[in-house]
Amino acid sequence: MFAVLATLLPSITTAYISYVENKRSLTAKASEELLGLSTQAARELDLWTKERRYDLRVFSVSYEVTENVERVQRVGGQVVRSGRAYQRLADYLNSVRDRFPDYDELLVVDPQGRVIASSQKQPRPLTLPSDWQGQMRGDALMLGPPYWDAADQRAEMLIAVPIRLGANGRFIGAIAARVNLRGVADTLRRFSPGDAGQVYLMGEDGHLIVSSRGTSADLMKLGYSRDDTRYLLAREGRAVQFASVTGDAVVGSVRRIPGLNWIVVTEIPTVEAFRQGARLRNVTALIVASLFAAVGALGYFLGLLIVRPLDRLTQGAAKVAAGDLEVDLPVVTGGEVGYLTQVFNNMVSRLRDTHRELERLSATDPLTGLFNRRRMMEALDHEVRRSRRLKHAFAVLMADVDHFKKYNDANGHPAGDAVLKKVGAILRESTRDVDVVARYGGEEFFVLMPETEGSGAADVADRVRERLAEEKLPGGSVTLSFGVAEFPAHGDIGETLIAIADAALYQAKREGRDRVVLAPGAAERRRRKTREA
Ligand code: GH3
Ligand code: MG
Ligand code: MG
Repeated sequence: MFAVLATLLPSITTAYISYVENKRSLTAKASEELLGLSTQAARELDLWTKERRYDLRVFSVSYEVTENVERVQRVGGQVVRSGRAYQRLADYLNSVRDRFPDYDELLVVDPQGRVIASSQKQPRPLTLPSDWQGQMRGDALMLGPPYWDAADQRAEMLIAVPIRLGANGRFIGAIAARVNLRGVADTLRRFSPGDAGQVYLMGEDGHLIVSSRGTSADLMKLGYSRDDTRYLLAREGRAVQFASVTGDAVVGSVRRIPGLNWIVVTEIPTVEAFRQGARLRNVTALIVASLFAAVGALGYFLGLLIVRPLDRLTQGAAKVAAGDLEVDLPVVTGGEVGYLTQVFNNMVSRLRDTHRELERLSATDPLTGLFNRRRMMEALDHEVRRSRRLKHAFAVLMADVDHFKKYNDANGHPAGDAVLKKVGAILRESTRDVDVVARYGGEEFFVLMPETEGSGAADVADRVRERLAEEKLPGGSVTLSFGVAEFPAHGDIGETLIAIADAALYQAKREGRDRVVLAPGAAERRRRKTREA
C-alpha cells in the first residue's frame, strides 16, 4: 500500500499539473489563432463592402447613367421600356454586370424607389428598406438585409448608392445591385481554422448569413438567441467556449465589423482544440496505470518476502511461548529478516538442548544414572493405564541392600556409593530395555516390568541376586532382598502395588534376607480372575 501510494500521489499530482498547464497553453494558442483569424476576416469583409461601394459609385457617376436617368419616358408614372434613353441605360447596366460577376442584377431606381432600368430583361420586384434614402444620405451607401433568393438558389443582399447631378449634387435616383454573397463565403473560407473549424458571418441580431462552408437557405434560418448573441458580443476579441448554432461544443472568438451590423464568428470544435491535451491525458493515464500495476506487483512480492517470514517468526515465537520447542523455521530470505530467522532458530535450538538436559536431570538419579523416584511414579502410572486398557499383566520389584548401614560403617560412604552404582548397573543389565529401573530412595531400588507375571519377575530378581553374589566388591560381598507384586492380581493402582511389593520385601528381610518373596496369593487371585472372566 505504501509503495503504491508513494508512486501514485506524486505521479498523479505531476500529471494533473502538467495537464492543467498544457490545457492553458493550448487555450492560449487556440485563442491567439482564433483572434487573429477573426480579426483578419473582419478586415477583409470591411474591405469587401468598401469595394462594392466604390464599384457602385463609379457606375453612378457614369455619363450613361446621369444623362439618361431623367430622360426615360413614362406614361402615367409607369416607365416605358423602350426609347433611346431607356435602351442606353439598360445596355450600360448589362455591360457592367457582364464584367462584374458578383452582381446578380444591377438596377437604376428613381428617387421614389421605382425601377427605371435593370440589367435583366424582366426585372424582379424590388423592395427597398423603408429608410433607404436616410441610409444613403448618411454614408452614401445603403445596405439591405441579406436574404435567400429561392428562385435562383443564392444568398444575396441589396446595396445602393445615390446618383447625383450637377454642382449642387441633385438627387436624381440610385444605382442598386443584388450582390451575390458567394464571394463573401470565399473570403471567409480563407480564414477558416483547420478542417474542422469554420468562420461565419451573422447579423447583430444573431441570425446567420454566410459561412466558410458556403451559403444555403437552411444556414440562413439558423441563429443564436438574443441572450447568446449578447453573451458572445460581451466577450468580443477573446476566445471563449460556447455551444455553436449546431449545438456542438466549440472554442471560438467573435469580432464586429465596423460600419456594418455584422459579426464574424471563428470557431473550432473543443475536441479539436484540446486534442493534443486529450492525447497527453490518455498517455499519462496509461503510464500511471502501468506504474500502478508494476509497483503494486512489486509491493506485493516485497510484502510477501518481508511479511511472510515475519509472520512465520511471530507464529514460531507464539509456539515457543506455548511450550513447543520443536520449532525450526525455514530461512528463505537474506537480509535482516533472514538473519533474524537464523538467530531465532539458534535460540530455540539452545533452548531445546537446555530443556532436554533439564528434563534428563529432573528424571534421573545422579549417583546411579537410573530413573529417580518421581520419574518412576510417572512410568508406573502410565503402565497401569496402558495395561488396564490392554488387559495385560505387569510386575513390580522392590529391592533393598541388606545390612547396608553396616557396610557403610565398615567401609565408608564412598565404598557404599560404589556398591549402589554396581547394584544399579546389574539391575539395568539384567532387565529388558522396556523395563524401568529406578532408585526408589537410599539403598532401595524399584523395577517395573511390563508384560511380565510375578513369577517371571521373581526369576529375574534371582538372577540379579546370583550376579551380585559373584561380584568382587572392595568391602566384601553384598546381598539384596526382593519383594515382588503383580498387576492386576495384587492391585490395580500403583500405590497398592508398591505397598504390596514393599510388604513382600519386608517379609524377605524377616525370613533372613538375600531372597525373593513374591507377594502371596498371586497365583490364587489370578485363578479366581480367570474363572470370573
Ligand atoms: P536392612 O538389612 O534391614 O536393610 O539393614 P540396613 O542397614 O541396610 O538398613 P537401614 O535402613 O538401617 O540403613 C540403610 C543405610 O543405607 C543407612 C544409610 O547410611 C545407607 N545409605 C542410604 N543412602 C546411601 C547412599 O546414598 N550412599 C551410602 N553410601 N549409603 C547410603
Ligand atoms: Mg532400606
Ligand atoms: Mg537395607
